[in-house]
Amino acid sequence: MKTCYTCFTTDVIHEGHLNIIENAKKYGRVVVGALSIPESIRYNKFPTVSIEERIALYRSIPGVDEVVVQEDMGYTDVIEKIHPDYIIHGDNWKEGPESFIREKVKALVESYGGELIEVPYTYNEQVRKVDRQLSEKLAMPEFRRKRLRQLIEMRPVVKIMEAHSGLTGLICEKTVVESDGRLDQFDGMWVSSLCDSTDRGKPDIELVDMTSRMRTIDDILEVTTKPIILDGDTGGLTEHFVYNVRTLERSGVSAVIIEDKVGLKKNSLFGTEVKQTQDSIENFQTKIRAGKNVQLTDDFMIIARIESLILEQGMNDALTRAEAFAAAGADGIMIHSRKKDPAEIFEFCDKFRELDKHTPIVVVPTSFNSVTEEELSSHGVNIVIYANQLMRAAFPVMVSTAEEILKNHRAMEVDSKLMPFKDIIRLIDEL
Ligand code: SPV
Ligand code: MG
Repeated sequence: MKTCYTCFTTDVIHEGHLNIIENAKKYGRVVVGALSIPESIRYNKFPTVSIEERIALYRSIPGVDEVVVQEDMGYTDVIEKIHPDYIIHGDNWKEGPESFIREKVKALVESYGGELIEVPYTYNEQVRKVDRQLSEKLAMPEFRRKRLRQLIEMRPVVKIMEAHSGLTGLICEKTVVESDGRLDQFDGMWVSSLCDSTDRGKPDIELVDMTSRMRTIDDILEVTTKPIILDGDTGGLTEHFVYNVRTLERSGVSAVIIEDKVGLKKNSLFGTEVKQTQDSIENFQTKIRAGKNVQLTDDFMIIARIESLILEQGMNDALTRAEAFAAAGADGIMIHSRKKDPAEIFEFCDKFRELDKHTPIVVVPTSFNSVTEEELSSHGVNIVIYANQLMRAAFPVMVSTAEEILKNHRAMEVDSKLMPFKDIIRLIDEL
């Protein structure tokens, strides 16, 4: 008997999936692949259930003869193992980022005389409703909050992109590309103090208060499902920090990163060019402990950011602080540097990993930007934050567009460089 194979990434079965199975039955024995959790994440389909639950769900569909786990989104493992006579898929993967997978699968299956069957993708009100319900479930605070901890376990390195508005949040949420033969996406959002302040035309000196920061966070929360890490500056007074921890935790933010500075905080990229004061180890430990004490869930993370390398206090000071802050309960350590060369970051990570195997390490490779995620991961880094690139990308184009319109007394000259609005609003969901 011939075998017909299909791969699912869903946590909820709708008419579209049932239609695939009905069609598959006409060709032979039906085998369904459950795409593995790490591959689903790269695919931008974060799971709401475990792989075991997915397998059980697919097994319960009438007409399914066997369920296997598919480890590679390019189907190579299942093709090698099962050699299906037919692979069946909805025709929706002919366009967009998935199309390269389709090309690969088609060539692979045809190489041994198999056939790719494509059925019209079912997109009706019921399917739309299920999609919406799934993403709304992921957006709920209890799901979103714990997602950062889950990602640290599931991803070789968690990739976080800066967002300072609903629209930039949507870019982080929805951008999927082909990279090294597989799809990939960002895992979450960084609400940077620098970008949040700059977007308001204000300096990055803790002037934009927590109420305003929460408005930015709310705008992002409204339209996305991915986890949020807040740049919490110094955390402010400990007496205030505890209230902010509660607010952030309740709203579904996954982590706050606070830096060990006191007094008038300036952006770290200024280094020692401006006066900045580092907090004492003891004071900062007290702040971390106070924050950890008021948390109501185990999900929320308080990450301690060490400014010793920025303020040229030396590697030993950075390491002493990292150990002390982890001992005070910090759920992660962010080490910052403004050197172009990643050597001091590598040295810190290697030495810290000798002392502490598990506390997650976070880095922000703005200055040392030639380093790859893989290199950082090989030194024990768990989270990489691209802290300001979206804002820096938009700003020069906005300025040159304004200049061009002023010079030409009309907008025609700039139009060919601009994205049509209909392409931008494609990002925006309609309920
Ligand atoms: C921010 O993005 O606001 C940061 C990271 O704190 S940095 O600008 O590199 O200090
Ligand atoms: Mg900042």
